[in-house]
Amino acid sequence: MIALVRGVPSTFARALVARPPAVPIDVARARAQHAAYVAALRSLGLAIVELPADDAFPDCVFVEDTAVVARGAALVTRPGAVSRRGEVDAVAAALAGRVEVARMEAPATLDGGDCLRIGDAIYVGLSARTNAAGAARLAEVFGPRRLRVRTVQRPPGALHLKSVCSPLGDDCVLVAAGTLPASAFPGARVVEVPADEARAANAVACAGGAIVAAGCPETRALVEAAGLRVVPVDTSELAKADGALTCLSILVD
Ligand code: CIR
Repeated sequence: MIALVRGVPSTFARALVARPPAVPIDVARARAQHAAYVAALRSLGLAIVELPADDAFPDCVFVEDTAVVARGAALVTRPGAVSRRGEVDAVAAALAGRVEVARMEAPATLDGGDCLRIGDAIYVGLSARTNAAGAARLAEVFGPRRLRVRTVQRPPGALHLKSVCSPLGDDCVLVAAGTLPASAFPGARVVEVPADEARAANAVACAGGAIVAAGCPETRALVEAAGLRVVPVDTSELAKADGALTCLSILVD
């Protein structure tokens, strides 16, 4: 399995934020945390393809939003935030030759952070970033690959669907307590993350392991109980720009 990642640009302190952080973003610290994240992916056995950062796009490190990849296909997105639209071309070029690449046109918008795959289903959160036309394009591309696309209403206050949940294998999903009903993911086992560790509901599970937010011991124990080797990583500086762990990579198998 390959993980596609992208460096932290020198303009990262100007990334989009829901609320300005109390302490401004430290780009050097964000870069060090990103390097630790990439090392964690490597320790899980993934091969890394790292795209260079582009200073024209302060949010480009959050590469997940630019493509949804499954079953040999990639849907390169049209990100909901206008300032992020130009991030996609470098990602599309990196994916070409590895998978079949499809694009989406206006008025469709979609951020990869709103998409979560569990087994034969892709759940897509309708949000300020992802609209119904984006979800329809997702179904058009992945339906023929026997993936059902189901829409989910993103919980209020969350940037993306995966701000509050993430897949933990083919039939299991981590969900922050109190954010989504258990019925949101029919047929999947739900592992509930306690509210005081809500940020850890976004974990990167792959290759028998999982990268989990550092400093969340209860979630760590839950993920280990699900049979995964946990690698804790601190991405607090990247989180100042509303990024979680899955945002920082695109997994291609
Ligand atoms: C944005 O607002 O687009 C970025 N500052 C954060 C994107 C985080 N991406 C993700 O959750 N998939």
